[in-house]
Amino acid sequence: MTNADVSTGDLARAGFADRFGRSPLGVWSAPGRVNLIGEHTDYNEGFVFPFAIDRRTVVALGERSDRAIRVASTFAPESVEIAIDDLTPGAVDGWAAYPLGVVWALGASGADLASVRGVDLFIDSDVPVGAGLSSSAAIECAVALALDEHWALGLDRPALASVGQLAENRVVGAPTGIMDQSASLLGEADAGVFLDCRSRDAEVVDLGFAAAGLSVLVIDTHVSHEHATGGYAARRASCEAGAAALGVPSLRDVDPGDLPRAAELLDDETFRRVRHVVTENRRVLDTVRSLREHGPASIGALLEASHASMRDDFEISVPELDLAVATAVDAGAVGARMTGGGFGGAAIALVADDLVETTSGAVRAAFAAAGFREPTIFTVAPSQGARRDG
Ligand code: GAF
Repeated sequence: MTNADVSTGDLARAGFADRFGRSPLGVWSAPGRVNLIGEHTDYNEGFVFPFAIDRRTVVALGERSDRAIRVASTFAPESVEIAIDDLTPGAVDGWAAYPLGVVWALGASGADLASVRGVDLFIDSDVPVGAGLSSSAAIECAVALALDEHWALGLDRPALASVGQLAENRVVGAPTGIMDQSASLLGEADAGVFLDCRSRDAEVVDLGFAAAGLSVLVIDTHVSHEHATGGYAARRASCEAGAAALGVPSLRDVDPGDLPRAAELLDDETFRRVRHVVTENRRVLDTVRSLREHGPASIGALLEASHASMRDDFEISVPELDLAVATAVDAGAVGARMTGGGFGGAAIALVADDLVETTSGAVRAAFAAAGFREPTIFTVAPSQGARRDG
């Protein structure tokens, strides 16, 4: 599938017509994201700096005369149908929990769904699944925007991001933060979303990658990560335990200058989890400032320090991600780091346009030499957030 197919929504329209035997009323789309920097800081009420990418999930929507929601997609042979009034956490699972979870979350967030008619939804996507590029948030945000507009609910984008997060937390069952949905809904072309996850203040900041002759390489290691199980919840629990032991509401309230005291109060592992979050918040602020003052070629050391912190203090990297980062940097990348929740997924490298091929080749060769599965490597561009496509 090409990006053009997905971004025009043609496959979603055709899929809708094929499955449901009529044309859709409209088509909406939302992108995946790359997090430039600020990892595991969102649920600690800290700072993040992701951008929306040119890989999108498209949802085609058609109205029904009853109050059922039916979802189908190119990646699932069977459609799933449930009455709006029967939707509760636990009533749906698998991929359908993402779109149907959004319907539940809209109602749980106070939207008046008492008199709305049901809908059929057909979903198509070229956001890679399992790469840590937020394919799940892309589904949630495309569906949330489509339903908000179709049902005239009048929610703004930050509210829709919260709806997506609620669906993910309660219906999918992953205790994730607000970053991914915010990037997908608030992203703009050539820009990052600098978000304060406590106040929810969001600033769109020019990245200037293209003008500086820089590309963002995504190196998908194909090491699978799973947020609902795995270590994500354990890391979140460590952060909450660290904040409680330090007597603060969240790790946002801990400054780098407080770390010596934290080292005395906390066990070594909890201290290192805390140190990652505290220093990562500072790196986000430094990255935004450095970008503005000196341009994107100046942020490499911050990206690498972020990766080292995730590898050594937060312990969410894997050998494949470490190798991808080290090899990209050795090949001349401005900087590189793993992106997303960790335990697998993808690394990113900020690379001069004319080094994209050699850097990709070097990473492939290093993976082969290490006996790792061949990675999938591609470039992404900072792109527009969720929108109506027709
Ligand atoms: C995942 C989560 F969904 C985000 O909320 C965030 O915590 C991220 O991991 C780590 O920064 O993408």
